[in-house]
Amino acid sequence: MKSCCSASRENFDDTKIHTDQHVFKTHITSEENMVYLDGGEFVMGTDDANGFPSDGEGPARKVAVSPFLIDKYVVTNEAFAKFINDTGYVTEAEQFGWSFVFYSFLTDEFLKSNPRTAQQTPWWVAVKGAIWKYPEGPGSGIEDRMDHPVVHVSWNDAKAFCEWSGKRLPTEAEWEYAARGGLDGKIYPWGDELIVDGKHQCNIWQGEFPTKNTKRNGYFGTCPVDNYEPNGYGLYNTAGNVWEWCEDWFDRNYHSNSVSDNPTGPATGQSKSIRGGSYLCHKSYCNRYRVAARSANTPDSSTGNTGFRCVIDV
Ligand SMILES: [Cu+2]
Repeated sequence: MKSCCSASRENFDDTKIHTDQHVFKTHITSEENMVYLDGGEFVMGTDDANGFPSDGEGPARKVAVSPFLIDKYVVTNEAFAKFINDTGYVTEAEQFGWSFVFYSFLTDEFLKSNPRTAQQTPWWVAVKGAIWKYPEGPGSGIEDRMDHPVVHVSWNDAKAFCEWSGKRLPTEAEWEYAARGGLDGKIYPWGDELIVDGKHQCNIWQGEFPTKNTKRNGYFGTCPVDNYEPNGYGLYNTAGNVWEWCEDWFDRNYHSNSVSDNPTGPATGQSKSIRGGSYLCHKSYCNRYRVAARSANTPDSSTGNTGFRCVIDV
């Protein structure tokens, strides 16, 4: 896979302090801010050679999903704070003691004394003490970002939140069905043009990656979860802003022979699928904000540009 704007713990041999986590008493499930989707058949994936065929974006194939409810927005810092207050859950970034922060958020002085970066993606720096509530490390905070996506959450953390909230992560098929918003065969959740009538539709990198972000869309990092126009199903920011964890194991060769009725991905794997791209995606490097694009990360990895949204069976 052409390396992408996410980074994995797998190249770091680090010790994790295992924390005994109790089984969460499920919080009363709230269907507030969720949309009901009828499900049905849609065309999943793409054969577009301008994408990343080697990621397993294709073949374009008919897939059916059952009805479900899905969050209009990714999980916010505010919602995640409630979960932490209620359960005392300790995230994996806290157990490892660090997480990946994009270098531009850090000072030159800090970068000089913290040379540890991810090999394939040198713009990621492993920052001690970077966790969901200190997204750029100790001294940073989320007070002015309570309506932004929670980040530095691993797939395992997302699962714990789901357990507490009585929800679950979407399958990749459910995610793509919902993100397409009822449009068939389009590049983006809103159509085929990245910018519509001069208006930005999503929070991605503007300028030259990774050195220059002109912030022409108004944001350098994350943006509020309800920013930009929603797609045809009322979902916000399915393209850009943050990558979203899905339930499925990732396999770039899986889809060519997968089941077409509520596919749930391969039985095992090393990495979990992530979808939607992030504020670091740029067409010159990683245009994975396309609706058929996919990537993956290990279930214990966390970065400053990966979050999640939840679904409920109906
Ligand atoms: Cu990207």
